[in-house]
Amino acid sequence: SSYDLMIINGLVVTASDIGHYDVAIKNEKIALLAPTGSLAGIEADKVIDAEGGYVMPGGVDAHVHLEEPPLFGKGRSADTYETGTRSAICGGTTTVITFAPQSKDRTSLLSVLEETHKKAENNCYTDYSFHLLLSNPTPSILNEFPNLRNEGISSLKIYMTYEALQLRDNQILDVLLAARKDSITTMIHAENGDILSWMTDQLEQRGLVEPKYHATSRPQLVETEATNRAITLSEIIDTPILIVHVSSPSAATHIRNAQTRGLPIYAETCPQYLFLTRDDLDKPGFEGAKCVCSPPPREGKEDHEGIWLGLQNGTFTVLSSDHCPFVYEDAELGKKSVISAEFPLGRFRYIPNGCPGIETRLPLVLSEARLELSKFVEVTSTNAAKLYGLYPRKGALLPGLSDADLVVWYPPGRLEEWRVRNEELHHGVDYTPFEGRVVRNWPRYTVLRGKVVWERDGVGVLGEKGWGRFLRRGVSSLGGGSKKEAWDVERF
Ligand code: DUC
Ligand code: ZN
Ligand code: ZN
Ligand code: ZN
Repeated sequence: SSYDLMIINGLVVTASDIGHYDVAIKNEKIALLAPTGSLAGIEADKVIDAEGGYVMPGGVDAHVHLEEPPLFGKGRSADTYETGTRSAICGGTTTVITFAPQSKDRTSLLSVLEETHKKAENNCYTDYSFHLLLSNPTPSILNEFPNLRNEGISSLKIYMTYEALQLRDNQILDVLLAARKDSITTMIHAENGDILSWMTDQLEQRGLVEPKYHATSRPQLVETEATNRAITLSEIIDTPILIVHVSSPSAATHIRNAQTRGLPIYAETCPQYLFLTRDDLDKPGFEGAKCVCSPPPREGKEDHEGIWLGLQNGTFTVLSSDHCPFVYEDAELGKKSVISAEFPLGRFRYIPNGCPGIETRLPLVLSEARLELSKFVEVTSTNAAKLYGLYPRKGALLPGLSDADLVVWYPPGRLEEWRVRNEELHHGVDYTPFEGRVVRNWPRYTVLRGKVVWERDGVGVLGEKGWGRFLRRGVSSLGGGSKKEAWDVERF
């Protein structure tokens, strides 16, 4: 027949357009968008009636941790590539970018990539790529950057904190200079590691070790200072950076000022900084550990407002999950991995930093109805595809160019609002930090490259692991540096 799949009667929302269109799919690609009703009588193997629900490009989650060694505190990854990407499709995400972690002893980036490929290959329900997670930028490692590009990797992440990962400013300059030469986008975890370890030591000396002190040990200034420093380092080299998981409105203001000066500074935020506060760390027993992530949830409503504003006004390029799944009740290791005889409920410094959220990212944020629909698509899909070299194959519905990755929502008002419960999620984690949060809509169908992989009503997961493919990425299609004002030793 002429099409493989048609999705009719939807309100199609992309980053640039909203309208009543029918979508036709052929050979894994978007073939045609036509005004609603105009495909009547045309043949397709399968037809989905969206009944007026939104039809959007599939979500692109560009910040996901799966099967990493313990780099953020003792604790094992609760999700494999299989369970993590399965959870993703149930929440409308069709592409993930995870991390290929270089621990300090690794001297070859190609072998790190190869190892990560082995974990992902034939196991994914979504399409996928990797960012390099770089912990030891020696000259020979930096010389491997052209190899990364040959392997279809065009981004990496570095850290300004964590013993196993923290880079000094001179090392960051080395990385940025090499990244500029090979048009690699550098993601930066901006927290001042020296300040927060000093604060952690001070708190420990006074016996203040419960989960809530995780937030006390890293106030907003710790993030703001590092964010400013990262911006300065980027300006010196004149190369784009993306500040990951921004939690602080004050850091967001500094980012915005840099953007206003024309610097190529991009920024990401995550649902935890829109929904959680430090009160979520202060719960009876050890429950607060479930919301320990870094940067930490901030003080209150005004902070959330600042982050929403940054999404609305374009300060934030992307909204990712930072899905970083640790088991809470681990048979061997204890609650979020930190139980000891001395501190039966553990000490916050040993709680692995990270929360799950790959499945709840889109429904939680859409349900708040705080973002214009096109803005929602832009920050959860389109911009991630552009920033990381996947556009317009991903993040768009351009006939002939875009993969047929779609999420079909219920018509607004069709579902009664309800509360998120971990039992209903599909990840491998034994909790969600968003337990009890209200949602009003959910992906009804998820389509990956023309195949229905999730149908919520009475069916569930339809996709198969291994249908997800590795995506070779090109350079970012968002702006780079000016290549004029950089400090460059060759100019002197
Ligand atoms: N940074 C992340 O990106 N994820 C979890 C922990 C962290 O610090
Ligand atoms: Zn309408
Ligand atoms: Zn980080
Ligand atoms: Zn992360």
